[in-house]
Amino acid sequence: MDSTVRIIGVPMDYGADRRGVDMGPSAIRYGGLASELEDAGVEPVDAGDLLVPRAEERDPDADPPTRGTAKFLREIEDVCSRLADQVADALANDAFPLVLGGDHSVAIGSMNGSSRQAQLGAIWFDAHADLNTPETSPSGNVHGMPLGAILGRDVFGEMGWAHAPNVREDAIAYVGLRSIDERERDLVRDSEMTAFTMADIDERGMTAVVEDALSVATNDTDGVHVSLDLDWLDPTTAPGVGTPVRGGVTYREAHSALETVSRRHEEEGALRSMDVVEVNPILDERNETATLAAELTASAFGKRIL
Ligand code: HAR
Ligand code: MN
Ligand code: MN
Ligand code: MN
Repeated sequence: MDSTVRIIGVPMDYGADRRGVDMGPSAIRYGGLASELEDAGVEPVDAGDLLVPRAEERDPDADPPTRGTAKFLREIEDVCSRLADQVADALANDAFPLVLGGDHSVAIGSMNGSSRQAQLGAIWFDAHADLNTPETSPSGNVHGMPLGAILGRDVFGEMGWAHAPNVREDAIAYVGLRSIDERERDLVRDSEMTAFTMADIDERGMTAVVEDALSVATNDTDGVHVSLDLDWLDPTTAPGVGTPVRGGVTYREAHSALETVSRRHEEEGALRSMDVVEVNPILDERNETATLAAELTASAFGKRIL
């Protein structure tokens, strides 16, 4: 791929209980993102970080009424609205938007921006389904709700900054699912999304699963958004995340998955936007999760061994 990649950092931790993911963008840059991207043959242009006020600065009295609980929803709206503009601006200037989180609620902004002028499919590399809404969430944490928001479920349907009408359910595929809430299980089952669990990866192998996920996400769309939550990986390989779940993807499986994405991109220009989220440097060991995030991103852009 011979294009420009615009790096947009979003140091936001409003969506997660554990503080620390706000340092993700710095840690991923320190983990060698720019030189990894150069190795992949793309030109990185760093747009810096969005301004994200500290959680301590908020005025709790200004909370809008919502059905159910969604912590920091007003602050997340502010950041995601600005992020969506940045992502749309990158695309309008022929640059590929690469968003560094931050917690997974940044995907609401990334996907809204990326789908403004296009039908957008998505691959959700994550241990979790992230399909809750304020009404179904057991925690009130918005990082468990980005797909619920993008699909305009429940109260999100009334929020123009959250609901992305150019993202169809049947163009979304999960890869690596292994942790789901009781109510969320029914939501996924009753949806038109395609869900590949860890068991599917065990049975069929990563390449076959990702090929199928790409077919889902490219079917009748203009491009694919890849959302990479680092808790997708096994915690032995990626310890620096707030919500680790055992039984995750191995180091080599993860590279193989993103290499499969890059091959499809070389063939048919499938990739349109990407985010890399949930890296928590406080919980990490010698920045290895952030470094892995940088390496996996390079694999998605076509870095090869030979
Ligand atoms: N499903 C749980 C909730 O809604 C856990 C949240 C998900 N955590 C993540 N998402 N890191 O990928 O609270
Ligand atoms: Mn997630
Ligand atoms: Mn997750
Ligand atoms: Mn709507």
